[in-house]
Amino acid sequence: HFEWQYLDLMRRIWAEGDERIDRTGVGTRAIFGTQLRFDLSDGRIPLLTTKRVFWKAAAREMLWFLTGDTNIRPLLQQGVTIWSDWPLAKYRKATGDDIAQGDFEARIVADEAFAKQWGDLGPVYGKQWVDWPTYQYGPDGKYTRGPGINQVAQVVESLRSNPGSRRHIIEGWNVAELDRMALPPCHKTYQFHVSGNRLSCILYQRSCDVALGLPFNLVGATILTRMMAAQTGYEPGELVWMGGDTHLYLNHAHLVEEQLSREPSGQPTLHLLRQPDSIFGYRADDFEVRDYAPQGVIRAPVAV
Ligand code: DHF
Ligand code: TMP
Repeated sequence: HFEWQYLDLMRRIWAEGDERIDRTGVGTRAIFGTQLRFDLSDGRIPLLTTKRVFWKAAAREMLWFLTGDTNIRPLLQQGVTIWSDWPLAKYRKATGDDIAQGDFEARIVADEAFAKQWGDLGPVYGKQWVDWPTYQYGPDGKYTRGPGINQVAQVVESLRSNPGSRRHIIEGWNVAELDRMALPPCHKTYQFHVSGNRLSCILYQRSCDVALGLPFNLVGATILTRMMAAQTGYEPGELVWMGGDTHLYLNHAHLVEEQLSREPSGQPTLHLLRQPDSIFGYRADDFEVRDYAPQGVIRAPVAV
C-alpha cells in the first residue's frame, strides 16, 4: 500500500530523528534529506487513509495559488482556515487585541478593508508562481519594474512545445522577497518531466511538518500534476516528493502514536470532471475523490 512509505517515514523520524529547538519554540525531531514516490497512474492519489485528510481544502489552496492571490480572504470565503494562524498572530501582536480566531476570520470575510490590511501573507506562492517580479535595466544601469513572469503558464507552454526539456520548473524561493513573506515557501520547487506519454513531478520541500503539512502537500502536488497533465495531453506518471528538514513536532506525540497504530486501506482515486481551456480555469468542484473511506480525524495543534 502506498501509505506505508508515509507511516515508515513518520516512524523513523519519531524513533531516530534528531531532537532540536525550532523557530516556533515547540521543538521537533527531524531527519534531513528524505524521499517518497507515488504512482499517479489510473487516478491514484496519495491521500492518507489512516486519518481523514480534508483534500478539498488542499485543492482550494492549490487553486488559490494559481490565481496569484496572497490574501487569505478568498480561502476563508470557502471555509478554508489553514492559513489563518499567521495573519492572526501578526494582528494580535501589532494591536494587542486578543481576538478569537473565529472572530478574526469572520471579520476578514465581512470587511474588505480589514482583509486588505490584515489578511495578506506577502508575496508568497501565488505571487511568485504567476507574477514573479522582473527588472528592466536602462542604458544608465538604472532599472524599473518589468512585466511579471507567469511561471505556471510558461511550464504549460514548455511541456507542450519542448517536452524533453530539463527546465520545467516552478520556483517559489524568490530570495529578494523572502523577508516580506509571512512564511518563506516550504514547497518551494516543482519540476516536471515527460517520459513517453507520462508526466511526472518532483516536489522539493525544504521544511516539512510531516503530521499536518505533508498530507496536504501531497494532495496539492497531485492536483497540480493532474491539471498540468490534462492541459498538456499527457497521462499522470509519478510524484516524487523530496524533503529537506523533515520533522515531527514534539506536541504531536498523540497523533504519531495513534496514526502508527492504524493500518492503511483502499486506494482513493482523483477525477477531473471538466476540462477548462487553461490551467487557470479550474474550480474546486471540478475535482472528485472516489473510494475514500479513511479512519477518523486526528486533531493536533499547528506550530505558529
Ligand atoms: N506551519 C506548520 N508548523 N506546519 C504546517 O503544516 C504549516 N502549514 C501551512 C502553513 N504553516 C505551517 C499551510 N498548510 C494545516 C494543514 C496545512 C497547512 C496549515 C495547517 C492544518 O492545521 N491541518 C489540520 C486541520 C485541517 C482543517 O481543519 O482544515 C489537520 O488536521 O490536517
Ligand atoms: P519554517 O519556515 O521555520 O521552516 O516553518 C514552516 C513550518 O511549516 C514547518 O514546520 C513546515 C511547515 N509547512 C509544511 O509542512 N507544509 C506547508 O505547506 C507549509 C506552508 C508549511
